[in-house]
Amino acid sequence: MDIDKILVTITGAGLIAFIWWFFFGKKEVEVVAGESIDVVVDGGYKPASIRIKKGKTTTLKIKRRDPNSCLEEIILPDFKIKKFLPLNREIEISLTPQKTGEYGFHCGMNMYHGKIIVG
Ligand SMILES: [Cu+2]
Repeated sequence: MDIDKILVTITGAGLIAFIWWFFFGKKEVEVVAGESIDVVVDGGYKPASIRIKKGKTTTLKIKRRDPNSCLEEIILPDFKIKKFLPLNREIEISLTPQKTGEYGFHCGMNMYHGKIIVG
């Protein structure tokens, strides 16, 4: 094998490793909520992964900072909740989950996503 082939092989392997890391290795920032948690809506949900406790009430304090009308509604289908989020005003959503699991939420058009992890 000459040096060119070795270099191409190494570059290829590096690229594959990078792509794998980019798509699968990315760690989601999961935030453990106490009795309440602040969620900022700005180009997505921050945090997008929220861990809450089963059988306890957790209040999500949601504030939309993003004027994009795409984000003006939040839907939590598993909890049958749909709320309008006025700009720069805090909206509270209280959840008392009785089952563990992962429950997704999203904007009105299902473009931005987040999840509630009950554990
Ligand atoms: Cu949307």
